[in-house]
Amino acid sequence: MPSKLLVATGNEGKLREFKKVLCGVADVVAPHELSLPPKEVKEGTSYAENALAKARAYRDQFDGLICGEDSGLEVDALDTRPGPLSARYGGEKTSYPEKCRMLLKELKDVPLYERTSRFRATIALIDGDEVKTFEGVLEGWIGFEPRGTEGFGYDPIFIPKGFSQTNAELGLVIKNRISHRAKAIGKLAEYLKSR
Ligand code: ITT
Repeated sequence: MPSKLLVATGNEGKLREFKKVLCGVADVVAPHELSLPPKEVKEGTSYAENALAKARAYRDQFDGLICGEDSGLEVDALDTRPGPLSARYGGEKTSYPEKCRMLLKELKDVPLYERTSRFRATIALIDGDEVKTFEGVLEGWIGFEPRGTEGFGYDPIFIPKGFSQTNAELGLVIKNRISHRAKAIGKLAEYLKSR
């Protein structure tokens, strides 16, 4: 019987990816599925610290494995912005289609070869008294216009290395094979299988 794993996220897109990749390895649940309230976690500038803070926020309310994940989009032409602040880029209330448009506007004079970018994800797992972290990176570049309808967040403007379509055009089956989060969750899966 797989152990229950609370994934401390309010992001449905992330949750879908955790459920898919950990299928058969852990019984993934989100706070809202256990009627636990969303938590306001003050995010800083490190993915690992943010991920751990998200997991810690549920420690008193859940007796078992808890993980938090923090991720972001790093754009080289913007000195790796927005990075860990990706969710707040352009304002917390700004929609993702709008954030994508704003980012494309910032890059309007940047040529193809300077549009390199990457998604980075860090998962922090609280396993009893221990904390484990798992990381994953997806290299690629920022396109010139939003394309595709699948995925979430910045997927319509991110073209992974080796592909000509955006994450949002490639869809979840391919994304779950190559993504930053899939890589980090894959490492988490190996750990869970070995413990
Ligand atoms: P939780 O904190 O509740 O987990 P969040 O959406 O606030 O959810 P983050 O603080 O980790 O998540 O912010 C991650 C940001 O990076 C957010 O703006 C995402 O849209 C973006 N991002 C991360 N992974 C992505 C992916 O696979 N595809 C598209 N955008 C992604």
